[in-house]
Amino acid sequence: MNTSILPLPTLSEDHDEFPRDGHPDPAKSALFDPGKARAGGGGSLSPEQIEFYDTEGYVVLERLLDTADMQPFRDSVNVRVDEIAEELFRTGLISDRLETRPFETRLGDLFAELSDKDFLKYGRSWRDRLPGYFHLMSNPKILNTVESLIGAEIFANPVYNTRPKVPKVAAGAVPWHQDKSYWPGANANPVITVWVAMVDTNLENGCLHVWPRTHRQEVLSWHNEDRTGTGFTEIDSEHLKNAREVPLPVPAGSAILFNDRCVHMSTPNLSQAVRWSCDLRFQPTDQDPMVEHGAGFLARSKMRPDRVATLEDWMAERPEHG
Ligand SMILES: O=C(O)CCC(=O)C(=O)O
Repeated sequence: MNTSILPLPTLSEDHDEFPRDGHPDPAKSALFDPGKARAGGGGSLSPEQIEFYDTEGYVVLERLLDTADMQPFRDSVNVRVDEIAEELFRTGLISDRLETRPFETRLGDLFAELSDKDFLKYGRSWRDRLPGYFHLMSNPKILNTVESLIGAEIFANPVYNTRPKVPKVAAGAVPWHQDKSYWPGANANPVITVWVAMVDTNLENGCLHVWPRTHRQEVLSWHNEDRTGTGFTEIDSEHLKNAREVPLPVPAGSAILFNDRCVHMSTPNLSQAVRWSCDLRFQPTDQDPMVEHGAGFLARSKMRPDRVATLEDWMAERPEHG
C-alpha cells in the first residue's frame, strides 16, 4: 500500500486516563444511553457517541442499516447456502434442499439432523469473496461511523466474518477474548470492529456481550479452547474473575463498534433460527495491512479517492484501484 501521504490521526495505544473498575460514570451514562443511540447524518457519530466509545470501549448504533443496505449481504449468503444445500444433497446427507425456507431458518434447518462436525466442515465463520460482503464493507453509513473515529483514510482489514450462528452448534458461542489475540504481532492500531446484526439478536439466540473499559489494556494471556472443535482464543480464567458482562441485544441492522482490545464474547444460540451477523474491521491506512490474513482494501480516502478499491479490485484481491 502506498496511500498514506500524510501522517494520520490514530488513537493512542498508551492513552490511559479512564478508570478500569468497570463501572460507568453515572453522570455520563445518564446523559447518553448507548442502547438507544442512532448514528446521525448517515452514520456519523455524535460527540456523545464518540465520548462513550472512548470511555466505555464500545458503542451501539441501533438500526444503522436499513433493509436495502442489508440486501446485498443476504443475497451473497443465499448463494453460499444454496451451494451448501446442493453439496449436502449430492452427498446424501439430506433429502431436501429446503429452497423455500426463509433466510432466518434455512441453514439451521438444513443441519437440524446433522452433527456439529458436518456443519463445521463449512467453517464457523465465512470469508468468501462474494459481492455482498464488499458492498457491506463499503457501505457509506458504516464508513461514516469509522471516519468519525479515525478520520477519512480508511483501510478495510482483511479479517471479516460472516457468522452463521446455527442453533445448538457449540461453535456458535464465542468465549471471552480480545480480537488482538488473533493477530498479536500486528502493528496496527486502532483496529475497529463494526459488528453488524443481520437479524434481531437477543439473549436467546446469543447476542454479543462486552466487558466495558477493557479496551486500553495489553493483550491478556489466552489459550485455544478445546470445546467447540474450532480452537477459539479464550482469555485465561485468572483474568475473568471480575468480568463485567454487558449483553447487547440489538435489532437487525444495528452495529456495535469496539476495538481489538475490548474483551467480548457471545452465548449459545438456543433459538430455532440462525443468528446471522457479520463482523468487519477497519483501521487507518498507515497501519499494518495484515496480509497474512488476506487482502484488505482501501475503503475510503479523501486524499486519493481515485485509489479506492472497486468491487472488481476486491474480487481480484487488489487492495487499491489503479
Ligand atoms: O458474533 C459473535 O458471536 C462473536 C463476534 C466476535 O467475537 C467478534 O466479532 O470478534
